[in-house]
Amino acid sequence: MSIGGGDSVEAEYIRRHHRHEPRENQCTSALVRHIKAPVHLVWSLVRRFDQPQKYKPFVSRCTMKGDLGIGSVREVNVKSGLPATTSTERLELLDDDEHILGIRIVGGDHRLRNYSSIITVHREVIEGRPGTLVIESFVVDVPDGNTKDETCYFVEALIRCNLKSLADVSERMAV
Ligand code: A9S
Repeated sequence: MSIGGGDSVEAEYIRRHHRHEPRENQCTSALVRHIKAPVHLVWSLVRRFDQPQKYKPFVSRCTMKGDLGIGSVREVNVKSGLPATTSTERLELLDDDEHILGIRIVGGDHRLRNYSSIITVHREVIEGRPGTLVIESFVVDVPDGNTKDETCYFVEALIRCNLKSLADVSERMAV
């Protein structure tokens, strides 16, 4: 529920920017987070493909292979206790005008095959002050032995953590 038809605004953004064509053995979903910080600040964190650790709590290190151009690849090391240690990820899209970041996971010792995600950030007003609507969507293969629901639940939980941390970092910087 949202005041002022917010859901239809979110739905429109999702329809426009978060189009995934999931195959039969894939699952897809989209998460939304409202952040009490201006869009330029939130975007300045999201757009740093070379430094996901600026806000992602699971990332311990990130090494870039190549410059920050489209097609560049990062090697992400994640913290202990997670079902993986590394993830190799490719920059698919970085649009500083529309505020869209697209990445694809191309390797790593984890079980997320054919994972790709889109993050978009949008200006909005929260309690009369500059705010940001963040939408993150993904599509990923359902691993053998798992159900679509289990896979969606797992990935959604991780993305929710990332978006909560993005909100905490952004709101702390906006003070
Ligand atoms: O980092 C993201 O943007 C999103 C996800 C789902 C990353 C997940 C992850 O890094 C772990 C946290 C290690 C969990 C990868 C690639 C695989 C996992 O199993």
